[in-house]
Amino acid sequence: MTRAVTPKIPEPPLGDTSPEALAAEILSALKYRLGKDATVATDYDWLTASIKVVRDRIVDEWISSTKEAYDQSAKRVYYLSLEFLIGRLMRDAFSNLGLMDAMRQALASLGVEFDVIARLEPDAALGNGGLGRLAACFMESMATVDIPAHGYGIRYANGMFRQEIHDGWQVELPETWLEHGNPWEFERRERAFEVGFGGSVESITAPDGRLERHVWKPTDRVLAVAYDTPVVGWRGARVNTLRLWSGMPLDPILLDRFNAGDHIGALAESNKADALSRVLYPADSHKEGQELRLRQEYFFSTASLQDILQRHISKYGDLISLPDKAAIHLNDTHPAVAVPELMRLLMDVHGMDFDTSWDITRRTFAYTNHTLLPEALESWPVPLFERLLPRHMQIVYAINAEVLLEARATGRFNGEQISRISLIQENGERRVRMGNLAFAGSHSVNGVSALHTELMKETVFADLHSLYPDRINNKTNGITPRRWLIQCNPGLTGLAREAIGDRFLDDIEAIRELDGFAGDAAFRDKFAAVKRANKVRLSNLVAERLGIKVDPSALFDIQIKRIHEYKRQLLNIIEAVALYDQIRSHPEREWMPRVKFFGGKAAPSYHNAKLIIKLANDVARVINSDPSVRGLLKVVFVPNYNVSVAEILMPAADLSEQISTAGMEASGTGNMKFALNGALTIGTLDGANVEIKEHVGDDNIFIFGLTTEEVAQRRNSSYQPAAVIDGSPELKQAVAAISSGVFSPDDPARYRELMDGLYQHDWFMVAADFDSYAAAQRQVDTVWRDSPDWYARAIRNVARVGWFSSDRTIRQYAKEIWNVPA
Ligand code: GPQ
Repeated sequence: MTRAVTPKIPEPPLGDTSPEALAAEILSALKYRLGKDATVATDYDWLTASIKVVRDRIVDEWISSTKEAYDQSAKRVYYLSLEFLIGRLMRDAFSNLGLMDAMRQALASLGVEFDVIARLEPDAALGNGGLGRLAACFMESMATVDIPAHGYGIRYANGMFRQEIHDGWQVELPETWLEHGNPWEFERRERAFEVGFGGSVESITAPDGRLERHVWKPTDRVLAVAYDTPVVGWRGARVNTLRLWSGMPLDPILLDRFNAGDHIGALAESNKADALSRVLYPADSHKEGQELRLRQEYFFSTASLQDILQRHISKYGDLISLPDKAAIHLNDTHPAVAVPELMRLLMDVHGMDFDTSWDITRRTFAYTNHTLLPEALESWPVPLFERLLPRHMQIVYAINAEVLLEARATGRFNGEQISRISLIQENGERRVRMGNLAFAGSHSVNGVSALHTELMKETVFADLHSLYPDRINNKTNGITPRRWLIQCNPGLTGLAREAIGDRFLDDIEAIRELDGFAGDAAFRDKFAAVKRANKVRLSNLVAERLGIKVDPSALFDIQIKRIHEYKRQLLNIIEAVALYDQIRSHPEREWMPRVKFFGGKAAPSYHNAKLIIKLANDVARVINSDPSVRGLLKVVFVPNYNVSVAEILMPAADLSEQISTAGMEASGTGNMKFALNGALTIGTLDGANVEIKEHVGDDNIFIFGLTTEEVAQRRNSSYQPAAVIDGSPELKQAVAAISSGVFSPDDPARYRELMDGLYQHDWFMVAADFDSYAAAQRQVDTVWRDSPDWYARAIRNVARVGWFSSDRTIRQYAKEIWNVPA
């Protein structure tokens, strides 16, 4: 069954891809781009030169992709996102272009080790978590399935903070990914647009007294300058553009102030412009109430729209055909201000009437919702919105009048329902509801998993859904199999190619053919060997970085994601404490060795999340150093979890922890990455777990806990966590130990409040789900004990989750939302 493995190399225009030719190009890049020769080149220089060489290859295809889209008058997709969590790009580009082996050899011939320089490439961490990573997967998939697309975002000088762990506590340090320059990007100084804030609105009236136009006269003005990064699809299929905006002052130095001796004040404009693209707000699934955040949202929305309109007009002459040639996608509500901004540009700049503008706007925009958490639903105080964007405030009111009149006209809504449909929240402080604005201004509103989409219809958007019943649709998330299998897990990729040939490289759903190998003992052994090698790699990393020794033959149980109470890292930690107690009390039982890995960042202002990180580290310290555990349980907190760390952890996992309170995780995408790399999931019926279960089959996943309905029921019928805790001896013991300071002898009260929260309200149902979770974990042990059975299930996971590819997701968006061929 072993087939010859022939790496496919893409067709020209790549030119000569021999290692010799590439080596010569690297030397030439070193010399003429960096002004260095091989004798003085640093590792960073080699990295930069290698990237320049591959970028040159990409540029040919980039220009031809762009020209082709232009010549064919193709409809384009514009993906507006405040976050793109890209990670490193070099491996991606080499691998997608089929240049990996040749580049390795080329570098080796120059005495440079590819893996050494690859490690130096900084992660482009322009995102917080799932939402930003989804945008990055989508960019890669749009290039792969050949959709002409541009991503638009902000070129943050400081992306996601770097996390260090000091004495168990999270410490945030600035991320300086641009320190050594960014060899991928092209600065486009000429592609700059003015962005205004504040000021007032003037109405220009015609001589006959008829109101003609509104003119916004902003007081603050800055420039948005474009930086382009090419995004290459699988086998170089097409190259799209990620265009990120950076703030620039109109007047870098205020000469009058400078001449008056006020050298610092002279830089005021410069500082204001810099601030717009200085830093990514590090809060995930939580709204940022800061004025600067609204400024960032408007800054990148208007720059992107001006760019899009200019491109459209230069080709088509006017804007009537915009919806036929441009699909603008709003990734969450962060760019929702684009709705009134497009209205403003159409009406105030291009002279269209309200009705025509509204029609064009709604046919152009589509919006994805990524959460139902009330604390994450964006809204802005009316006075702030009005001060910063006075014209947009008027337009929001005009849109609101349109929508509310439409609702009234149906005769189907009472006053309360009307007030929930309104774009303005009226109770308490008046606020602009960005979700309602995005909903009203789009022809499509989608959720990110089947369950999430149904809940959208029943909860946050129930009334808007009733008014516009055709608007909400589902697009279950996906991940790119290039980064999340082919690149990060070459061992498994090679094994799959041997077994089923190469078809799955181009169509990941063909990996289904591996299903038949689950019963093949020889294949299972090879699969286990690949998994073990990936676990050895992780073990080495943990030994090197943390000085913790873990046994690669133990079950690797991994929970990596943002730290959030709803994701319930606390449930996992408490279960570890309970297990620790059991191992010590029943040493005679046959315990299966296990390592529990945790990784993730907490928002700097999220007190409980930071305390949970400290708890994980405190628990790790105590358990790992207790000889009576005999190494049967270890706990590891991996610092600074990011895309590159994920690429090492995902392939090394046996068990994937997806244990959010049902109804709270919109989809999850880590769950998909783990399964594709052969981990079994322990999870609740939440988000995309539900669909993963349908695909892998009930026997190949460990489901536990309350359902969404049950969670809602409990919350409504005076849930009493204290009684639940008292009724579960294991849980009670673990909570008492944590609460009394067993893991924090230096500060015994450290976790008292956190544990009291479980007794008093337990909003996230940790206690309610504990027994069921612990039982599922013991079930995991039982299956793990029967190793052939475990690996058969793991293989079935790999084989059956090809559907969760972002190629599939993107094709659905293309067909059902954007109306573009794919
Ligand atoms: N998500 Cl609203 C984020 O990562 N950040 C956010 O601010 C919001 C949502 C996630 C969501 O929690 C996950 O369930 C999804 O899988 C992910 O977006 C992509 O849709």
